[in-house]
Parts: sequence; C-alpha cells; structure tokens
Amino acid sequence: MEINQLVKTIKNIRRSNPENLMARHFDAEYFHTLDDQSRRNLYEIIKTGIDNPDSTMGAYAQNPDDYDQFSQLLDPMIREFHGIDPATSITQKHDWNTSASSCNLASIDLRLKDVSMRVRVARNVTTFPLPGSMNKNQRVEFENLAARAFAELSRQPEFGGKYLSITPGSANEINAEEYEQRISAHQMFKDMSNDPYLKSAGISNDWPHGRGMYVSDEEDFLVWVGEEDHLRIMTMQRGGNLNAMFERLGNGIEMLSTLLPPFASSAQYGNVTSCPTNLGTAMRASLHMKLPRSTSNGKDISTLKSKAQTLGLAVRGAGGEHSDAGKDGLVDISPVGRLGITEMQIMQRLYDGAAQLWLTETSL
Ligand code: ADP
Ligand code: DAR
Repeated sequence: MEINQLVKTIKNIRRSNPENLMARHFDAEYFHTLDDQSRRNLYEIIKTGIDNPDSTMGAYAQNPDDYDQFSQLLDPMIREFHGIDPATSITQKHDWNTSASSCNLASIDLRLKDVSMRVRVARNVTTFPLPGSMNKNQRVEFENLAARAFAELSRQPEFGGKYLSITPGSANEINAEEYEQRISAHQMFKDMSNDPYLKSAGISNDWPHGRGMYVSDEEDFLVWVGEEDHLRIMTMQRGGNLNAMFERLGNGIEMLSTLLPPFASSAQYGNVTSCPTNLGTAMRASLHMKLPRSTSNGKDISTLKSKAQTLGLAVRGAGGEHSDAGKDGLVDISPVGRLGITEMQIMQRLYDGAAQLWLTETSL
C-alpha cells in the first residue's frame, strides 16, 4: 500500500474505531523515518489492524526482536492494553510457587467442586521466525522438532501421551472425524484460516501444514503446535483445585524447556508472543462457569462482562474467543492481565474473581 494511502487509511480507522490501539498510536512521522525494509516489516506487523478495523490491539509480531525494533509504536500500545504507566519501567517477574495460597473452588461453594479449569501459556522458540513469518517448510520443520521433543516427553510417567498431527501425510496424522472430536472436547484448535485477524498476519498461512497437538494419556496436559504461537502449553482438568492444575502446568513447561531450543523472552516483556496481548506470562487461566442468572441463560452477557471487567476478568463464550455463551449460561471466565503480573497472581485473581461472580449469581 502506498504510504500516503496507508496513513490516510489508518487515520480513518482511528476515527471509526477508536478502540484500535494500532490506529490510535500509529505516527506517520515515525513511519517516514524508517528505511524501506523497516517500513515493509512494520506493515506486516500492523496489517491485521488495517484489514480488521475492529481489532483491539491491531498488531502481531513477526519476529521476536520486532518488540525492540519497533518499540516506538508497539510499546505505547502494549502499555495501554496492559494498563502500565508510560513513565514506569516494566520488569516482568515469574512466580509458580503456589504453596503461599490455596485456591480451591469448593471453598467458595461446594457446587463449584467440579468445574472445567484450564490454564495455558504461549511459548515461541528462538530458532524460528514467529508464526506470521514462517514458510511452509519452516512450519513442518518446527512440527517435526516438536514431535521429537514429545517422543521424549511421552517417556516421562507423569506426561506420557501421543502427538496428533493434522499435517497431510504426517506419520501422526489423524482423520477429520478425530480432529472434529478433539475440537468438540475443547482440546484441539479450530481451522485458523477462518480467523480474519490471524489470516491478515500470515499466522494461518499453509493451513493445516505444521499443525497438531500433543495430548497426555490422562488428556489433562496438552500442547498445541503451530497455532498463534509456536506452542500453546496447557493443562485442562475438571475439579476445583487450581493449585494442582498450576503445579502440573509449571512442571510440564519445565520438562518441555529441557527438550526444545530456548524460548524467546525479553528483559522488558518476559515471554515473547505473536500477539502483544499475550506478552509477559503469556498465560490465560480460565474457568467454565454456569451463570444463567447473570447472563439471562446465556442470551445476554453484557452485564456480566461489565461486572467481570471491574474484577480484572474477561468473559468469552463456551467455545473460547469469538464464541457465544453456552447452555445454562456457560461462559469462559479468565483474568485479562498477562504482563506485569505473575503466574501466581493470575491464579489468585481468577479465584477471587470467580468467588465474586458466584456471589452475584447466587444472590440474583
Ligand atoms: P486460548 O485460551 O488458547 O487463548 P480460546 O479462548 O479460543 O484460546 O480457547 C481455546 C479452547 O479452549 C476453546 O475450545 C475453549 O472453549 C477452550 N477452553 C478455554 N477455557 C476452558 C475451560 N476452562 N474448560 C474447557 N475448555 C476451555
Ligand atoms: N485480533 C486481535 C485479538 C487480540 C487478542 N486475541 C488473540 N491474540 N487471540 C485484536 O487485536 O483484536
């Protein structure tokens, strides 16, 4: 896109979609100071927010060092999204030590003793570009590298399992029926080429090549390969004991880190991710809660979203991002914060927030 047209388009988005952080912080003068290659690289990062004016962030990094190279635009966007004062320095800390607190949902109410809990982190290795800039060969090469790590992981008694690929012709390829079953079970990720934001960023290119999922024998420890980030490492369990779930995830990440190339991280932003909304811990911890009274049986989640926002929580539908509430008002509740907060603080925020939402639900 010609520069003047690009600047005009972004200016129009700033007016029509003020929530688009890229459009809000884009500075034409800064853009003009860049050399041709840097302009092309920055365009690839912000194309998603131009093609999709309704974006919240409107940018996906293409390489880990983009956050340093283009910090003049990206840092203010990151700080505004994560609620971090422009005057302060960001020092991402990590804390997986759950012994300091006990977060068992049954302590809130015995009716919460069997909730679907999930916590996932994003990780990208330093030896490949981020997914938006990978070519087909790199995607398959990374998948094969991950599969070799999973072969080792599957020998660990607590993580034994198997790798399921959706790469056509892969030795581990599963059929369409199992793929759909795993999606319905909330284990596998959906066809990314249907996501316009990811498509604009190149993250869904070459679908489904280089994509798949490791699943433990207990089906409670999962690793996505080739979704929005190189890896999405997660535990998903039914119950109420958040501490046990976090400990299992922390152990799994530690084990995987010994079997893979180094994970990309920045001194300032912690774990480096495709989307700036996931920087820091790169963690989303969620509960599937039935809140029929707070959501008019799932028909209206706007009031719940407003209440959740005051608790630092986001509300997603029963199928995750961009989905609707499910039967009996089933919604996905998770803390918004990822950066400038520790893993333990996210767990505590989820527990405290769930308690407040349940108190509201049961008092209506
Ligand atoms: P992500 O959490 O990886 O950022 P999504 O919001 O799209 O992405 O969720 C991915 C999948 O995980 C979806 O199928 C969603 O329903 C499922 N999921 C999220 N939280 C839970 C949970 N607590 N229990 C069961 N499934 C969940
Ligand atoms: N389309 C992106 C979504 C940001 C958060 N969700 C992610 N990363 N899956 C936007 O800027 O709205």
